[in-house]
Amino acid sequence: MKLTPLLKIYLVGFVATAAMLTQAADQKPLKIGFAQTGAESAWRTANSESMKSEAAKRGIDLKFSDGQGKQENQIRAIRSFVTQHVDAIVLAPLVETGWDPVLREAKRAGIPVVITDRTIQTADESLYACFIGSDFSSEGRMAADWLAAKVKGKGRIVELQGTPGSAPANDRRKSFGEALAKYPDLKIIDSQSGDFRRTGGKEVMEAFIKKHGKDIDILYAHNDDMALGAVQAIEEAGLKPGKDIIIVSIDAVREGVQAVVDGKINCTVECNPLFGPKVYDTIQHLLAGEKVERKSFNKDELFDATNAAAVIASRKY
Ligand code: GYE
Repeated sequence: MKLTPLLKIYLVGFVATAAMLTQAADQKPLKIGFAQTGAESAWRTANSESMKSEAAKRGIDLKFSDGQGKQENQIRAIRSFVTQHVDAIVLAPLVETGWDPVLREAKRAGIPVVITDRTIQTADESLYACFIGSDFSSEGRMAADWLAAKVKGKGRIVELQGTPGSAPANDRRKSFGEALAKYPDLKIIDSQSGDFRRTGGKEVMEAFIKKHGKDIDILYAHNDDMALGAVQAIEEAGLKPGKDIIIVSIDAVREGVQAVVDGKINCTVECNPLFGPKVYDTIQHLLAGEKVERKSFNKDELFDATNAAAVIASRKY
């Protein structure tokens, strides 16, 4: 067949457009859905920020959903990510149980799920690709061992627990309690949830002080926000946090480490929230069909009067 000049132009144009479209398809940004728990603490804010800023840096189209502290919101977000055909889903699960049905929906749609921050309990381990976060049991043990040395194995403890049913509250409580078993004179006299929030920490500490008065020697808080709320309650009761009541906490957010420098919190065990880069690297490996680590834990340190001042200026969260 002989091509007329006009037909030639059409054909060249058609081929060029097709090539451009293929290229555009290749360069389509990754679409990732992130179901975040909420915004309960400084740790959480830093975690959300790390996920958002790293996505922006990499040109990832991040669909961010704030669960506002409700599991049903997170479940709804995951469903909507499935309908939007995202390339991958990231879940920071508020609580440990109740995820299997929605994770099954994601699996059926062929969308890999990365669990970050908090672990889940599931009857079917194939429902998620991998976990990235901190070892909460190790944090609880570090807090207990530090405390036992500080108070020479003796004292009455009140405990501020995190969100009921969440992995960090469950693991930090259990591991701390188990480590205390070695010290018969170190006892938890009361324990309640402050929901990982500053206001929760303040209110529960006020109630503890009302109930136990001078019998409280030590406060173990599952995060810095609750410890900082409790510091306020202790000061308002006319007591000196860090002296009249020894405080050990977890997270090592900037304000927590600053309170250690100021002598109001005695020790804070680090829990690093800045894992945006690791999460996206992992997703890229997964989507390329490569093998990834099943469970990967960040390395955490501990800050007390001996080292807090040296690190405060370089704290990133
Ligand atoms: O310790 C607390 C936050 O899941 C590790 O959640 C996280 C915890 C963190 O609200 O501050």
